[in-house]
Amino acid sequence: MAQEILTRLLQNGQVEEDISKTFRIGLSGPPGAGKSTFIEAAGQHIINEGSNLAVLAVDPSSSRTGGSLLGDKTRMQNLGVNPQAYIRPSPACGELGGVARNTHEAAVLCEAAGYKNIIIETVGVGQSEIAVADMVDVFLLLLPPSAGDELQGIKRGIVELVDVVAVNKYDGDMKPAVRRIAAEYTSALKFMTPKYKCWRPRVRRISSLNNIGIDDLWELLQEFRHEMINSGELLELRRMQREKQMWSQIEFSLIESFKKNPKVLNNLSEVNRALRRREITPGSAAERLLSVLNQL
Ligand SMILES: Nc1nc2c(ncn2[C@@H]2O[C@H](COP(=O)(O)OP(=O)(O)OP(=O)(O)O)[C@@H](O)[C@H]2O)c(=O)[nH]1
Ligand SMILES: [Mg+2]
Repeated sequence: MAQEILTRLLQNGQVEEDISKTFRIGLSGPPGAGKSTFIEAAGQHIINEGSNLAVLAVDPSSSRTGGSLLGDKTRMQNLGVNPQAYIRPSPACGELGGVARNTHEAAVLCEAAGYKNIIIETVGVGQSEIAVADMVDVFLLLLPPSAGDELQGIKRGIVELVDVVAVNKYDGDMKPAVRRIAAEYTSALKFMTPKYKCWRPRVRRISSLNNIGIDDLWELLQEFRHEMINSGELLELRRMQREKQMWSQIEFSLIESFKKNPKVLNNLSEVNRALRRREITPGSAAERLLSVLNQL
């Protein structure tokens, strides 16, 4: 039924008909970076400009105790009750593949319903940001002013995906630390191979709590969007994303049906036993199971 709705919207030209109408923003950052606080501040800014937004979270809430959007009522006090904002709580459970697809389709539905800005939030600690990067126009990384191993790990994986970095909590005692992190990222990003011809990743300092730099950051995101539209790279990006989604759906479905295939199940325990006894390598175990599909 869900596919039917999406297909009809697509055929009626209600989704993706004009890429300049909607803006998909991926927001990632470690727990406590201030993502919820930022969404509240940026959301107000977006609404004050006469626009609207939908907020979706990707991470299954089991992996982020207490961090789910439902528990965010205090951080998104105003946004939560504003009719110009739609906030979907994190999916209750499920594995990333399913949740990611779900979220992408929810984003498309939000656009069809008239939401112009879609923020897709993820905690920047795992695989989910790659899934998010594959469904958004711009990838924004929000960082807290604390260095250390945690950030080192984040740096390596995520920096390659990033279009804009915002170092948050640029207020009070934390200003010098924010300046330091911002400078570190500015130089780290210089050594990255650019994702796009029209854009080099940029770094900003903001305070979500005190609403400092939010308007500047929003302007920067708009600049990114315009460059991407004008250069034709946004059109190309979305085209590639649709194709990727098709393939990841195929992979997902193939593996599901493979695991349920009676021929595979018939051979599974024997192959497993051989694998456990180290009589065969994982590679040949896989080959054996794959080859049973071709048996008559
Ligand atoms: N000083 C200061 N504190 C902030 C700022 N932004 C957020 N905080 C505080 O940082 C803490 C975490 O903020 P959240 O917005 O909940 O962070 P989050 O990234 O959504 O965290 P998770 O949902 O757990 O991943 C809260 O106590 C906020 O009040 C800021 O700009 N300045
Ligand atoms: Mg949060």
